[in-house]
Amino acid sequence: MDEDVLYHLALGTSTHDLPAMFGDVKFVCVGGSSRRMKAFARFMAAELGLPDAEADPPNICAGTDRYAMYKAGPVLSVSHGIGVPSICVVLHELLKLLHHARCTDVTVIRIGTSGGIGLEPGTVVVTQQAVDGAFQPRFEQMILGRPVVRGTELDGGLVAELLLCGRELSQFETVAGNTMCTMDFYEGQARLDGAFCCFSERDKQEYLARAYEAGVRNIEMEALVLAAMCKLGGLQAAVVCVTLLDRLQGDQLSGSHELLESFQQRPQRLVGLFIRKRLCNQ
Ligand code: R2B
Ligand code: URA
Repeated sequence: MDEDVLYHLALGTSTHDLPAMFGDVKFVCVGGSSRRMKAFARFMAAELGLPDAEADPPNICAGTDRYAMYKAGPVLSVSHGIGVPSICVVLHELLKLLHHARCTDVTVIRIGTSGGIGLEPGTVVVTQQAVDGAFQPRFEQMILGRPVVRGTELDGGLVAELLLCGRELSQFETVAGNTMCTMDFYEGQARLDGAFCCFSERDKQEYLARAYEAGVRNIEMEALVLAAMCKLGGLQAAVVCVTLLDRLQGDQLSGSHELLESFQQRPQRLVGLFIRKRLCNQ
């Protein structure tokens, strides 16, 4: 293509000097909310001792309100919205952006929230395998009217490195486990409190028990496609999510705003240490 318009990022190859803007990027951190990703960029700027750490980081995608993007040195912090379609679109455009900017050796990490299974709320889960609602490590997408299945393996070495960071921080519980990615927050995650529900509490408990047996420790809505697309693109990727509640105990997120906010900083702190260590060892 003579020109590539990254429509949902409000960036493009003829309107922006992508190598100058992004050529030094080594870490792409993504998370659902734009506010959280702005806070992460500020946190990383302070962690890395960048000169403008106190300043409000500008939103690089200010030309659109679909996604928000901030940069702190070699760290790009980008929001992805909720669910597989939303993260899929931004990942396509982010991978193309990295290609146009001629970035090399980039690690992609999702820092997010999730529902835990049998874990104390606030526990951080580093994903070993991203699995679907039938506990399979596969991402299925309809392409040209046919189901296309892609693998969702993640890098075992990266999981070990991240677990080590959790241990080193020692501020909260960090565990490895499989992460179930669903297409819905309510019925898709065996919740009884949606607008509709076609199963009983007993059915729910049986399903979550089967998930636990299959190694699932948390449930969220993006891990499958992040794992599949990064694998296809040859990028190292990881998923680090805090659990906001124990799904064996309930469905509603009734913890106080302050508590849930403080939980959400945990993956940021863990990944912050990981990035600092990686940069020190370079
Ligand atoms: C975790 O939290 C969001 C739903 O509340 C979703 O984006 C996810 O994966
Ligand atoms: N995000 C999810 O997808 N599920 C939860 O239960 C909590 C956060």
